[in-house]
Amino acid sequence: LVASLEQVEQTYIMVKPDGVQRGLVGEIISRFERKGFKLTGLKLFQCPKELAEEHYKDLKSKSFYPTLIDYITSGPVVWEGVGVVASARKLIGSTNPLQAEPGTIRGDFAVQTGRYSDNENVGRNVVHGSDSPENGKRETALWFKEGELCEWTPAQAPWLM
Ligand code: RTP
Repeated sequence: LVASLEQVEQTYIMVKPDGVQRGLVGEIISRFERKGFKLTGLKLFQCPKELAEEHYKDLKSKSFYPTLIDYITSGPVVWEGVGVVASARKLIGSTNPLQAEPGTIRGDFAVQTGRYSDNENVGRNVVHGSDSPENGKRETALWFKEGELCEWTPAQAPWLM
């Protein structure tokens, strides 16, 4: 069975500042690699405020939006593969770390501190994953310039694409 090109989705995975500060970058990348997804772009940089605002523009009306923008300055990564968007979100787990199942990235590595009221909660949950193929494309284009993504064939498992 050969996947057609239209089936190939792109998702944008971001290791958030708490994930970088806690030394979880390697662990998180490793989980996506072991799953079989192909890494096509990787960057580490301090996110400018305007970029964070554009990335989270759908959440502008939320009470936690200002704290979320303050919090996001991180090392982003991009992954590409068939059905990668939904699968990546399963690997990541629920938004609220206390509801995320053990075995998921948030279930294994994230807690809420409980130091904030619900509205002011920073939502420190280690990692982000695009929530749809459309947003996967949009966010990838937002965080990566043309020429920054790589096309390559895995040596040991070319059927992974
Ligand atoms: P993500 O895209 O990061 O995987 O999260 P999501 O779609 O499941 O959740 P979304 O509602 O889009 O929230 C984006 C990020 O905002 C922070 N957040 N804080 N205090 C709160 O109630 C709250 N809710 C969300 C989290 O960092 C969340 O990942």
